Amino acid sequence: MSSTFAVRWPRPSVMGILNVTPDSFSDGGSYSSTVDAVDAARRMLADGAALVDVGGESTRPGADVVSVDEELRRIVPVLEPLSGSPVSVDTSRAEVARRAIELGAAMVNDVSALRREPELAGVVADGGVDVCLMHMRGTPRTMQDEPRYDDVVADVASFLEERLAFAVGAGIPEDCVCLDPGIGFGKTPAHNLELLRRLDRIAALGRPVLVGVSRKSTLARVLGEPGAVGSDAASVGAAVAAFDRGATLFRVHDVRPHVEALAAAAAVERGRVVT
Ligand code: HH2
Repeated sequence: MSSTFAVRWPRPSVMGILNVTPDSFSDGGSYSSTVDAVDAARRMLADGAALVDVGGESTRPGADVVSVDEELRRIVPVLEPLSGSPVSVDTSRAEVARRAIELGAAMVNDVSALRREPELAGVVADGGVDVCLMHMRGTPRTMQDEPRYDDVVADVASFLEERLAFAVGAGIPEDCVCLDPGIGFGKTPAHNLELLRRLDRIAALGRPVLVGVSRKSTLARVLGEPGAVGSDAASVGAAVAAFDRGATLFRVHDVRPHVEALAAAAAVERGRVVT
């Protein structure tokens, strides 16, 4: 790859979420057909998303594991017509990633940070694509069982540092890696807010940081609503706060408001209209 990560995905870049699963956190079952899903992806790109993250296995707390065949059956018909558009694949599986890369995926978004199938590292390295390594405590089935940390920010930072070293040791160029604190993955609302508040500690690891806080339940708790889904306005607010602390990539459901808010936040940071 000739460009650098910062050129491929300049800060801030928005990643639109396309879950082709029946049971995701906030938009499970939204797309009744492949055509609907592909249209939604194209709309996100037209709205300013830098890429669209296509996922076929839910990572919702307690979610069931799906077979590789089922994951491929869900995502391949969506990836095929999007070939040539910037997409990432939200998977922890080597075989699924290999097929997605063949179909043009530019990034593998692995919520297990190459732990579920360590051979995925070789697929990423051979494919010459980017990878997102995310922190998760336990597995989606167990992660919300009384999460406890000594210091959530230090624990997450040292985990990500170790996974970055693993990725690089497995042949993935450091420039192809971004890191994600894993908001909502084995964390209480207080843990999530502390991670966002001290995100500069994660950015100090020296790799671009991706944040996925869109519609997460911590945002509903902030507004005193016990419901599972945070609002889009709260999502935008949290994304801007994360940008101010150094985040580069933002995994979001409602693309356009994030693109606009982050463009404004970036202009304020620069003190100029244009880059
Ligand atoms: N969150 C979800 C899924 N994938 N990937 C990264 N890198 N960071 C995240 O925070 C993240 C992620 C969960 O959110 P959602 O897509 O809404 O639900 P589901 O996992 O059920 O598909």
